[in-house]
Amino acid sequence: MMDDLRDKYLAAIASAADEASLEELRVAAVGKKGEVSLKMRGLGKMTPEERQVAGPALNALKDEINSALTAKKIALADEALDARLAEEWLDVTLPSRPRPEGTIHPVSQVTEEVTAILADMGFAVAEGPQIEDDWYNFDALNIPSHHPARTEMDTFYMHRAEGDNRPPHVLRTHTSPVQIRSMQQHGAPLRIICPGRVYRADYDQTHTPMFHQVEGLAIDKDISMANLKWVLEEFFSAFFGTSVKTRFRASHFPFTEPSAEVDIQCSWEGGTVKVGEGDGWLEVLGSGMVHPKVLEAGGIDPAEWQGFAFGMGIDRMAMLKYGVPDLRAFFDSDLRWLRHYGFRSLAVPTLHGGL
Ligand code: 2NM
Repeated sequence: MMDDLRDKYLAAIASAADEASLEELRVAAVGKKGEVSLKMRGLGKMTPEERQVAGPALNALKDEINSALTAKKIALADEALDARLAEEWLDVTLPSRPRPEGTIHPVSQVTEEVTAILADMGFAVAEGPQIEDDWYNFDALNIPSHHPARTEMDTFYMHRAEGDNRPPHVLRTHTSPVQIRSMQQHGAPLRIICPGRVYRADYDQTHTPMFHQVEGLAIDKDISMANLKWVLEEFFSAFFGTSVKTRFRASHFPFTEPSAEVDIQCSWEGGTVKVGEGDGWLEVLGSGMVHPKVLEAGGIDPAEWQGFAFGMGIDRMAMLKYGVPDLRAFFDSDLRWLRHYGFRSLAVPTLHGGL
């Protein structure tokens, strides 16, 4: 009778599929109203002789069932863990999901390159406001009030309230006003470059109403056009990564005297421009010796100091160096264009890295 019970429960426990059926078996066997417990309660009705045999046997059976339950519970938990480990397996060597990554605009890239080269030659970067008053943008630069650059044809004038008769502010048409401010702030000697946005009312194949310029200025006691030529050839050679000749052509700007337009050596084969080879020329820059009146406006005595200045378009330099065909696409914010012509954010230009 007790052997039947034992066989029945041990077999059922051995084949229990989960913890819930194990618990059902525990209640049915050794729970308060379980079969073994009921038999134990029956001990009272037995004779002392019967009880002496049945009592230890029932206790032993209860212990045996309890240990079988515990052992099976542990076995089931192990199995469940093994199943989970197999199921939730993870390959930690898989590559991570790609994250959207922006690119550096060619204008930003070239600005960094130009700055790195000229900083290496001792030029500091100066910045200033994009909205200027007309004294800094025009008068200080020896551009007279009747000059065509000052008409609304070329310059963006800021709106003024009715009855406000102060001279109107303008969107700066070059970064030269920054150089006037730097002269006033630091005096001479001075060696700075001013990169930044400038604005002119012009829009066609090769002009956008906002574009980028970098201007350079070097003032000292004995600065000459010869220094200018060396700086520019050094600059273009570093920028294009090959020796570049320059050609100076006499020109006219109100803020420099003498003035020169500067061409760089290039070839025109198969419709593409290659800088630093061939016998063609490409105009890329304006320059000259700073006009005495401009030095005066900057608070620098032209009897004591002199200097050269130059200005060039950054956007155009980016097109030339990186073969970008259309200027206007620069400012369309077209993601496909930016992915194609943009630079990796960690590809920071350095002189030792060849830019
Ligand atoms: C140019 C051409 C020639 C220029 C002049 C100055 C200043 F403020 F120092 F007088 N800055 N830049 C200059 C001279 C700019 O751009 C085509």
